[in-house]
Amino acid sequence: MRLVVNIPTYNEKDNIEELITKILSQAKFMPQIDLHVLVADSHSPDGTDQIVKRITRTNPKVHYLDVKQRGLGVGIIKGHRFAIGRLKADILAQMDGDLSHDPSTLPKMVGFINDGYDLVNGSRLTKGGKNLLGWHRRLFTKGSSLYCKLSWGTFRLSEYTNSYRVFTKKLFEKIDINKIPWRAKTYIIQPAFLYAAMTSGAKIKEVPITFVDRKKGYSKAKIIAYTIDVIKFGIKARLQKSKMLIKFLTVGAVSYFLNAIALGLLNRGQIYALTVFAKPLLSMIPETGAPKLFFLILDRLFVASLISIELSIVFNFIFHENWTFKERSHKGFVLLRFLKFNLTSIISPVIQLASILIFVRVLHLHEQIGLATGVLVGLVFNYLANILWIWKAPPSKLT
Ligand SMILES: Nc1nc2c(ncn2[C@@H]2O[C@H](COP(=O)(O)OP(=O)(O)OP(=O)(O)O)[C@@H](O)[C@H]2O)c(=O)[nH]1
Ligand SMILES: [Mg+2]
Repeated sequence: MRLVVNIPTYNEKDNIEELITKILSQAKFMPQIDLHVLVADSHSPDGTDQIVKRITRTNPKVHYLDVKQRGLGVGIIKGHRFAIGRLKADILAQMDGDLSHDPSTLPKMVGFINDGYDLVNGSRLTKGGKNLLGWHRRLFTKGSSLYCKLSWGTFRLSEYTNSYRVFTKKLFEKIDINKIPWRAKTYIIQPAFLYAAMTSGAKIKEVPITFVDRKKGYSKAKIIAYTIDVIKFGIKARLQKSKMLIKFLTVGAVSYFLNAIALGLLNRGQIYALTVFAKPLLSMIPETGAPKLFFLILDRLFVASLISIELSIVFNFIFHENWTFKERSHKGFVLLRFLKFNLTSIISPVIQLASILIFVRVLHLHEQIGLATGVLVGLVFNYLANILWIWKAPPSKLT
């Protein structure tokens, strides 16, 4: 297994050699790993390239890539692409080039990849982690992580703006890089990549890290611009998530009308009070004196209701399958998903019935409150069943 540690750099001449030595010294703790270091440099004018190129001449495990343009995201993405394409990496790692990250955490992080995790996140905010920067930087890290949690709607991770990470080549290749603002001037690539990993269903492990302040060189972070980008990204993520819910509700609303129209035409030949046909479409089925099946009377209203409900279930399913949840996993047989969808569609009216009975019989409240509550709970139940069971976050193997 080949691990390539990608170090994005811009003017890190005072740190880079010491960092490379420290990373390579970790090889003895990972005997099964072929450890390489790649410096993805944005054409630093300070001579970082000269130092790295000198090392590459004597050490075949060290590589230099001039990514030409400025931007941390450019260094990260072009570096990882090079690591996969040219260096044949199986595992990718990234850390800052200013010795803020401790390379001795690497073996532990790689260990979790070997255990089957897709991404290992070095966090300052998890138990045991430390952030030794000034108060305003600590505030940024904490504030932006809290903001990401709230706006993305996920509380699975403690930190979202970190840069020390290890992940699999498979995960990197699965992520649609074009959806990530990796050419931005700020470090938005870091939370954005994490977001993409999470929505692709990656199995993520956090390990505590200590972030020390750089001793040499200067900071390139633009915290105000970065904060604005984090806020903008959070809004985008929120809208993205809401989009699915809005589609779900739209399909539900349209299907209600479809249901109502079908029921009216089949049972009365009418759409609401408007007469369309002289006779109901199911006029051959009697309204009274219909045959019984166990305790069910198979009259026209019963058959018409059954057909129109199933019609709306089929309509819902077709639109959820191809529109609402198009981006999510469609693993397995479509017929199986359809059967699951029918099952969850039946549970919703049961919830409504239970809610009406509880509100009236137990709480002694009006049945309309029970119905409204039941509709709401049924809706939430349906939505959750759809996203957690029928159309899971893709792909199911990596959840
Ligand atoms: N390739 C590339 N790397 C960059 C660029 N800007 C910053 N980096 C690297 O990104 C890493 C993080 O940048 P820093 O300036 O240390 O940012 P920071 O850690 O948030 O700030 P400090 O804690 O003050 O150091 C370092 O390795 C930088 O050299 C860039 O334009 N291109
Ligand atoms: Mg730094």
